[in-house]
Amino acid sequence: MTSNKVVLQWLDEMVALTKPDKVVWIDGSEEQLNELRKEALATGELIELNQDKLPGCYLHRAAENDVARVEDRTFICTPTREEAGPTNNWMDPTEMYDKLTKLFDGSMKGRTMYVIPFLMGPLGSPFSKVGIELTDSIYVVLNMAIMTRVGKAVMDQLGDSEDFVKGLHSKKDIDPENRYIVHFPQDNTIWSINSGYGGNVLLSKKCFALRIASYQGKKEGWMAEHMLILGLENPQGEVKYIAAAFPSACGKTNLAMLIPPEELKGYKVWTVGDDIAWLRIGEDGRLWAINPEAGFFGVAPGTSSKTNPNALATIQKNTIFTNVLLTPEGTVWWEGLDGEPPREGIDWRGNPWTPESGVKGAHPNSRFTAPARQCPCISPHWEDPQGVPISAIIFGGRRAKTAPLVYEAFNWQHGVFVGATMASETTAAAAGAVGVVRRDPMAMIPFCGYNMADYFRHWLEMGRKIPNPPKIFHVNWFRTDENGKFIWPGFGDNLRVLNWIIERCEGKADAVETPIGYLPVPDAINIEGLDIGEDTMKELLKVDKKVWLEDVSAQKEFFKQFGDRLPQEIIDELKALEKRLSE
Ligand code: GTP
Ligand code: SPV
Ligand code: MN
Repeated sequence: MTSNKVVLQWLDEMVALTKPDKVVWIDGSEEQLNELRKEALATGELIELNQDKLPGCYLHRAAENDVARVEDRTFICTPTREEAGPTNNWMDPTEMYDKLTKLFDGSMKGRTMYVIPFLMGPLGSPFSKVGIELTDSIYVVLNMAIMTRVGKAVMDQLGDSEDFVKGLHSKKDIDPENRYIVHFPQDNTIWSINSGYGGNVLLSKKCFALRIASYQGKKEGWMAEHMLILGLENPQGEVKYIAAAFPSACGKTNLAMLIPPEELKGYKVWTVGDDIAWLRIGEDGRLWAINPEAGFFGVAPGTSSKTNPNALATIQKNTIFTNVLLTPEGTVWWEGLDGEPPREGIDWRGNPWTPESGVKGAHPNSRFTAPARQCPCISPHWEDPQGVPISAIIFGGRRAKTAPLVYEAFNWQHGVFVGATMASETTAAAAGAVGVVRRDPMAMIPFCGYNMADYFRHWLEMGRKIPNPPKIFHVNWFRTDENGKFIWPGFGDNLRVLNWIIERCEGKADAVETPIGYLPVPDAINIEGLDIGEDTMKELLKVDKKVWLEDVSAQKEFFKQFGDRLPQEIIDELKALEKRLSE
């Protein structure tokens, strides 16, 4: 498929290391993918779903110990520990290559190695980047064919260039004790072993498009961010674009596909991307964003015709479901889907299940993989080579208390500080405890491919270089009452908040200045038709100085680990916030 010498030499080395029985290039053709589906059905790697109801859909069950990203086994192997920074696991690259070489030695014996050339970004876009993933998993091949643009055209775009990311993945024995997700940013290289799950093995996604790309962006003057991209069209037909960073399982896919509530029928949201944005400064001095992916790897639980009808419509065909419940009709189910639970089924572990079983039918981090083009609200501009111009950047987290529904940063520098001090309750997207508040700057703590202090500096530098920077906001859909119930209805009603944000960008909406930033004046957010009174709105927009001063202490504690490397601007902003709160 290629005469690129660098590619062929690397492939030879990896074949010599992993010793597969044969090597198959993925050409991107439907015929080849169909053959692979057949093979996966024969081995049980895939289960065919009811093809009348869900054409082209399959179910995959991962190993019980392999259902989420593993942050404690994810490494950034830069030449020095300082380059990776205190928030990443680090090992000396030579040592790590040695260690992994032993693990990969013969790991594909008796198996086929699939060579997947893939493109991140639209074909023909100057901002797109090539990767090649070598894997022994058909599940990975089929997912990559949805999540990225794969095949011959990619090798043609690469030509003789050496500029591609080298990904090596072997599921080996799915041994959690020897599971490693490792990045060598200086070598454009990713090695992943002993997992078969999502973000650990679809090397295009978090490994390349965030960890490696964030490092490239720092070097080359652009940004790779854990952000959805949406276009918000007003009743006059004008579209403004927003990019928003929320941590894993905190609402990106849902916001990207939002359907307006009854009262705001004249508005429409267009999806450009649901997880990752690559941002560059355009010739017009604005910030422009592309979605490097071609599909959605979305959280299934909670997805319903009430919360996210567009996602539900997207996943009716050509979709791979991972770790959901299988019903007797050959359809799928998860907690939070419409209507009554099925009377029986096979749960994500492969065990017989009834609603009385007392265990979840679908894993809380069960997922769907679906082509973006199937989304009913996919933006007509989602594959524009130059991307879309961003008017507002939103940061947000899952905070039961502290953070109000929405506020606006005073300026770019303050906005970077707002992003750098983000915190959120942990979710099932990563292995470990759920519901624990942790600091997660820009929703990038698991995904930044270099020292986060330098990452903050890069954000600050970008701000100085963008003549017309987007305004920066912070939202929190997850504030709870004394009974632990969400106060804000969320989902489609989040449009009410987006509208205030866009009006602020246009200089139309009023705000009050508070110690943490600009907040909406009492009636600035349209709550017509909502079961929410003025008091509740007050609660949602409350800034409790005492609670915020406690948060400032936690922020200081978090920043300490960066030592002298932390930019002075961040320290200045922290001091200024503390002063405003103490006045
Ligand atoms: P990743 O794919 O892990 O990056 O997640 P994500 O940020 O795309 O999150 P997603 O939109 O899939 O939402 C995760 C969970 O949060 C789902 O169970 C949603 O139903 C729920 N959720 C999303 N938006 C809202 C909201 O506005 N309010 C409430 N209460 N829940 C929400
Ligand atoms: C996330 O965890 O943020 C995801 C899913 O989007 S994964 O691809 O597993 O990273
Ligand atoms: Mn994500």
